[in-house]
Amino acid sequence: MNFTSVTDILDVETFVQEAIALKKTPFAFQHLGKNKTLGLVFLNPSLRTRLSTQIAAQNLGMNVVIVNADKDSWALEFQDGAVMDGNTVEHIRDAAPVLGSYCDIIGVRCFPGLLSKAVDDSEHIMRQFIQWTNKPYLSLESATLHPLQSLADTITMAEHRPAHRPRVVLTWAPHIKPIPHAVANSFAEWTNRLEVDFVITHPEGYELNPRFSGNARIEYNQQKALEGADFVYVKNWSSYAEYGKILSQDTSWMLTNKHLENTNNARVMHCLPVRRNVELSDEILDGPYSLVQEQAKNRVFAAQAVLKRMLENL
Ligand code: SN0
Repeated sequence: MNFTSVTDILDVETFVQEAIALKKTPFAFQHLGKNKTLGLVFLNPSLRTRLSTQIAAQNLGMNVVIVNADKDSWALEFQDGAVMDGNTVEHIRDAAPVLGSYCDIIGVRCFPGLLSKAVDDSEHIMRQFIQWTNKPYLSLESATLHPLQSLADTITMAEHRPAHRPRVVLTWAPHIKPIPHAVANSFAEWTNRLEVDFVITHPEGYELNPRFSGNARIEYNQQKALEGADFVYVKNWSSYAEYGKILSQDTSWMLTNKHLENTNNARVMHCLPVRRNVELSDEILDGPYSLVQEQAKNRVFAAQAVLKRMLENL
């Protein structure tokens, strides 16, 4: 079993309940991971994903080995037929089978280059790891999706679900640099599976790949989108149409308490790391409506639910 998208989980609702149950008995399945090794490869930085996945694996009795490629390991080459007379030292075709021979499950973080839509949409790094390790693959955020984050977000919303059908709003926020679409795409893909009203709001030109935003309602007026919201998910992403470009730095899109006035006492979410007072104001992050620390905590149980299922399918 690979875990790269919500499409790898057929029973989202029961899976979320399973993750919530793991919170009460985190050490109940240590036999599953005994003598199994998880290899984590980071091509990009990570705080929560790295630690929560490692802790989840340890809770399940697994061993964990971690490689920070290009830092404490060799710089990897992903191009077929490359003449390797430059900065890359080892081809994925040589390195990945080694990882596969050492590990039972391989997790990889590989951000998009944000230079070529075709290259990033092809997920060529993820695909090569899957192909050349020949082991079950756990996405630690790929070029287009971040499913462990979205599972944690889904768990967090389930824990705070109001009695009525919730209104969930994903709002774009400003940022100083071009940022991947993965968190927003993935949140949309998972939220589209839930029994909720789902609205995405962003300036024109920031439409996500419709493959992930699906039938979500797009509303270009942020204030209108936020009316009656129960959950507001704040995230920056770069343009998909004008691939990887920054089209707006309109500071009025930064979420402040003022933006929440016409919501239904909305709880505010962000995957972290957050640029304070650029994406989200201090008053929200430090106030009573923020769920960001609960989301971060739930990363452990999201990873644990996924690893448990992968171990059961080994
Ligand atoms: C990544 C992203 O995909 O949005 C990872 C989120 C889990 N975030 C960033 O790259 C933020 C970088 C910055 O400089 O703020």
